Amino acid sequence: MIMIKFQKQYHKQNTPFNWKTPTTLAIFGATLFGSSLTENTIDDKNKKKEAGAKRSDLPTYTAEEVSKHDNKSSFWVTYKHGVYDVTKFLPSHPGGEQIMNAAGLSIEPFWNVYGMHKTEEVFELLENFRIGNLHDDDVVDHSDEELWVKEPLRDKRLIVKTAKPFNAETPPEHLIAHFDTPNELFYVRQHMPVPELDEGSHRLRVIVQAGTGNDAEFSLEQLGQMPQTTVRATLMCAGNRRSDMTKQVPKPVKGISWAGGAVGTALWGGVLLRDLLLHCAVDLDNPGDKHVIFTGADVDATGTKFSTSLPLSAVCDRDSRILVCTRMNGTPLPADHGRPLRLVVPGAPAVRSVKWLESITISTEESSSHWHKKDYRSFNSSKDWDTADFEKAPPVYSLPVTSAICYPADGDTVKVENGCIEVKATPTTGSPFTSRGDGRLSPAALGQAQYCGPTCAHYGNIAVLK
Ligand SMILES: Nc1nc2c(c(=O)[nH]1)N[C@H]1C(S)=C(S)[C@@H](COP(=O)(O)O)O[C@H]1N2
Ligand SMILES: [Mo]
Repeated sequence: MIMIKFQKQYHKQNTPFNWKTPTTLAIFGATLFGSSLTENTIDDKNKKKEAGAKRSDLPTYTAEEVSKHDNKSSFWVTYKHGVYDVTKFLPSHPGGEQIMNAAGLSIEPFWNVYGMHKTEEVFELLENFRIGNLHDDDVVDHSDEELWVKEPLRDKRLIVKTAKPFNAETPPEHLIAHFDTPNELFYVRQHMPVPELDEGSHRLRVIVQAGTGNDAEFSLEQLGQMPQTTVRATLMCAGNRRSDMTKQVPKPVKGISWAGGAVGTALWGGVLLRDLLLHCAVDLDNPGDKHVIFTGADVDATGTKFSTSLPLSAVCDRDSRILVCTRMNGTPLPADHGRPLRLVVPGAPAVRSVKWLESITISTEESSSHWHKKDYRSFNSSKDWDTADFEKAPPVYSLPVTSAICYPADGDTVKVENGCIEVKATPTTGSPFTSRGDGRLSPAALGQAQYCGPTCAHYGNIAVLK
């Protein structure tokens, strides 16, 4: 049997980071058993040049000594055998205040969850802050296997961007081969390990903290007895085509380097959120400036569950067609896409479509989570990483209507017939109603990457045969 290893807690009983909290233990505990997935090549590569090897030229510190450096004026962390003074790095940490949870501790359990740290560049950056070695007795094996053994098996055709957490896009040829993307080819965007939920015991809680309405709890069976609706919606990650952006803007862009495949269309089946809230007697005629917070079952290394929110006014809109759904293209939701329950918010950036949905809270406040407050916000182009104030910037709740032409692809040679060439594009995102941007257009329009029809753009170079 594999054991979960706890970090020694010297003086941290009241901080939010405590591996011993029952929720964290229950959920991480649930991932302890099961078959192990084949090792991913991305991780194998990174293991070659890791940080934290022992160095004979540096002094040794005990974990207790390290733990005293837990504040902004002196901030130390450990990684394997390495001790690091990262005080000067704190203001430039891309994840902001999240780093404070690792004060005076090993960053390894955090990096096991936020796997994007495990690159040679980040290991190198960390080693620049090296001040010593951790005492042998205090080096704990934070092997991350137990967090990831229960990850679902994935289709090999997906284009993997990061392995842990799993992020992968749909190959462009499959985006145009089908209108509704087959489930196994649908792009996957995870921030954390996939939680394993039991369909029979899973409950969705509605919590009314503000305004009129009644708290309630629903089993999947109860949800199944409510009127069922099917909505065809295209989900797109707000970061889709970031790699195009990187080429076109002079400033550095951070985040997963998605090409164009973090987008997919499906027929989603379930209960309209409007119906569910009306069932709980929530007053949808007077939303005021209240918010609806959606919380998933996936947890980060601090025990915080994934969450984000929408303004209640958006949820009240009859045309919003926001769905609490159990089905995807006619089958139960696959684990990667939120089994057994997720939200689908047509037209919004897909981050609002919370997977593994556990609770819906009506509140006077927006979600206070990192993912809501420190990410998915919209900035004026004059801002950069040093001047952006995430908390003051407006959250992104809608996307422009857009579609990318996948055929012809970058580098293709095409023939003009009757003055036009045939194009095939992904279904449109950014509107609650999805349509497809296929059609014929003049090579001039395509060559100049101009918008064709209301929605499509081509982002590649093609040769046109006259
Ligand atoms: N609980 C939870 N919901 C989540 C996420 C997550 O990490 N956890 N990722 C969000 C983001 S950023 C995107 S783009 C979509 C991706 O949905 P998919 O994996 O079904 O394509 O799920 C959203 N919902
Ligand atoms: Mo996303």
